[in-house]
Amino acid sequence: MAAPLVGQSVKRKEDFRFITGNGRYTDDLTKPGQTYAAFVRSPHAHARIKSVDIAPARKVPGVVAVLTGADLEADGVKGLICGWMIHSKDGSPMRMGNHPALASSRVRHVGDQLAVVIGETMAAAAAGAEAVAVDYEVLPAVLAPEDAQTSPAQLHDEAPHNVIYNWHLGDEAKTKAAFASAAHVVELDIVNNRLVPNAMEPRAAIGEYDQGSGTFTLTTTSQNPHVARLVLSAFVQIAPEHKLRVIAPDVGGGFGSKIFIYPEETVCIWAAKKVGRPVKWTADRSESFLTDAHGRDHVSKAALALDASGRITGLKVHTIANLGAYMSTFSSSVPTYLYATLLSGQYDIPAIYAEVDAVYTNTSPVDAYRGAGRPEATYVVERLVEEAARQLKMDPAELRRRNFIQTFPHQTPVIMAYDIGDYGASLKEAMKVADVAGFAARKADAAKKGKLRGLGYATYIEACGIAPSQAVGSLGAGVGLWESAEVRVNPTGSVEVLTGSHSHGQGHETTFAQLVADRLGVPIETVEIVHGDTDKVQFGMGTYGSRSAAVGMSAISRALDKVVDKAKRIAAVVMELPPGEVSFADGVFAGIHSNKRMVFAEVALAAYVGHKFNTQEIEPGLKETAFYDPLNFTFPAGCHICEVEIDKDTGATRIVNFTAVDDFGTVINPMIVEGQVHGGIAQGIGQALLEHGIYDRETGQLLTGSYNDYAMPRADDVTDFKVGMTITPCPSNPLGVKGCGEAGAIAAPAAVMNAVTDALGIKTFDMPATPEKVWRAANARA
Ligand code: MCN
Repeated sequence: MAAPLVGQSVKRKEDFRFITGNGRYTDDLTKPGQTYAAFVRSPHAHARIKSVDIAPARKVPGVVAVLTGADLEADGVKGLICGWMIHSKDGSPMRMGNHPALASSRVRHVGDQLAVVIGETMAAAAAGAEAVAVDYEVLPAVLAPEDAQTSPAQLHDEAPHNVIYNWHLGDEAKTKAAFASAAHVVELDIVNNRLVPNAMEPRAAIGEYDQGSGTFTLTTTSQNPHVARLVLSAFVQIAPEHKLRVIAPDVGGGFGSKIFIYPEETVCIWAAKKVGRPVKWTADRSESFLTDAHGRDHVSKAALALDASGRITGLKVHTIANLGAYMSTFSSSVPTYLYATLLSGQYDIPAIYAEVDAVYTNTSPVDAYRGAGRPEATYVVERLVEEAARQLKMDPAELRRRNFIQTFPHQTPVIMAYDIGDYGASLKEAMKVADVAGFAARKADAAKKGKLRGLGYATYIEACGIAPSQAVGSLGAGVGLWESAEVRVNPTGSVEVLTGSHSHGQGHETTFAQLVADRLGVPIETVEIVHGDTDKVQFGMGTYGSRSAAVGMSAISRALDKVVDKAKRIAAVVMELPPGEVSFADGVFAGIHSNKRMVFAEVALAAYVGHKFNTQEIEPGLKETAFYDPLNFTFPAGCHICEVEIDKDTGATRIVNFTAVDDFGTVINPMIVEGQVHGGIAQGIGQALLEHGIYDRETGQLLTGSYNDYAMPRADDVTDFKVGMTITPCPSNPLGVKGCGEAGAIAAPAAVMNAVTDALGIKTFDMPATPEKVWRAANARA
């Protein structure tokens, strides 16, 4: 019997294509007659559009058309939507302002688009955009979330005082009582810094319109092409769903930022019909900074109540969440159901109460970014727990251990029911790998050299594989969060798997194929994973929330079950055996009580020729579909330990040791999972030490709008990560898997900042811990 591929570090099938320069990204494609789009963008944070003079742009050589918000409105193109309804405490629905793809009356952030120039060349389009003359009346602007409710700036009439919702979760009275009777209360002011996603490939789109068939095609950098088609059809009303095809070819990373349906893509497809030619747009990096949905941006006041023995009795938090100038596609769910539902962390906390004020500001929209709500929750919980240990003078590992949930399933006070885990095991293993026992000696050595050393933990939990559909529907989701798959066995025995999950760096073409090759007993080379085209794949909810293994692969698994069942029935008839008398293993159908055998490809051919069975009883062909909705979220968890060394003279913080021990349930491909963890940790370190989207409070300009000012982590900012795993197979899906794609970004910021504050010996320190801030803190202390 061949060794199973699931569980092996199979090299990524897709990498040959990528490393030989044969990846095909949206910007690589050129359509016959293609034109180029350049957007006219607001230089102001907030302004009324008094007039738009497009005449000078029309005269620019090579300009094909100039279109404005008024044209869009005249064509009945509706605004972009936010697909998750949140109700405020008082039961009122969230207050959502209109989000037109081109602004016609008001611009609400620097970079907001109000017109598009279509040119024969990129240069002509850009020159045309420069020539559009806009007369603005500048309005008061608000940039910081904590100022939104009191500012004279008012972004949308629908949302007085810029409040989108005042939401809450948990038991307020019980939590108050826990704090009233607490032996210790630990309080922290916490800022979760705004991040700019920075996928390697910027957003891009090509809109096409076929006059003969009346069909639109949008080729774009999307993580979920079917959802894009649904929104563009049902809500934005570009075209009926069956006349709209969305293709997401190779996509160079997204980290959440390509889930959303953006103005530029919408405009390209609408404009294609207007100009009668394909319209292409590719963001330059400055546009990406200004218009990609940003992440995080929370300001919180949090507190933890403990009894005299160090048992946590309550947690409360008030958070102001900045959603930017418009509500992006899933923005409302991020600081609510993806955030407050995780505030129990790995701990048995009897009472939790969270309040969230979501506000508009004159900044780029904020939506899901790797982790989406869960890094923010982990940061609140893990900073509080670490600070509690310091105030109680307890070992932070011991305080955690004392409060860990020990028995499963565990119902938290904030909706989530954790299915399985062993938090003590990952903490123990991580402490061993990180050599926590040797830390005191290393700290003493560092001190001799005038350096400050600190150690920080993050024992995190996340919920991913977001679902089941009924549950998320009851919480306000506008869509079901199942996934679909089709397993298409060809007559020659090769296999195409059409999946609604989209791969843009996660290695699905390999891990999904590993499962299929194992289950059908066929060589992995004969398995093709097809995704990213609404004309090929039946439907799909796409890739986000680390759901593709738990939900997408489970759908494939279900479809494979059906294929094997049917193939067994066909094999039985062909081998003239009674039904149920055929076994299937390792690609061979064999008689249970006879020595008759057929290999997989023989049965596939038999299924298609249909010569040997009654096609009225068994349909010819071998192709099965499954729509899979999981029973529960999956709950990956683990322990990350970071050790830093701070140079007091320069303020530089060096990560000298980073250990991650995670529980992702059954692991399909350890190499890919490790890669996912590495990437996530690097992003988490970026948030903790380097990255910050800063808007100037006077002018509303994004000060960190380029790589000169926005520091991305580089290889020498990180260290060799020590990655380990503990495994509790997930009971909520047939494969036992839990998601791994976001864990690093969720755990790392808290681990790093717990280490930085430990080294500095201070309580509150806002991310990013830049050398200047660290230098000031280190030298103020000394
Ligand atoms: N896997 C596995 N065993 C497990 C769990 C997962 O082998 N127990 C494999 C999966 O089969 C898949 C990969 O690991 O090949 C990631 O799986 P999963 O955790 O299900 O996450 P998704 O595939 O749904 O990817 C989404 C996730 C998210 S939400 C963000 S954000 C993110 C991330 O993936 N963005 C990424 N990783 C990224 N990696 C790259 N290179 N680029 C991005 O934009």
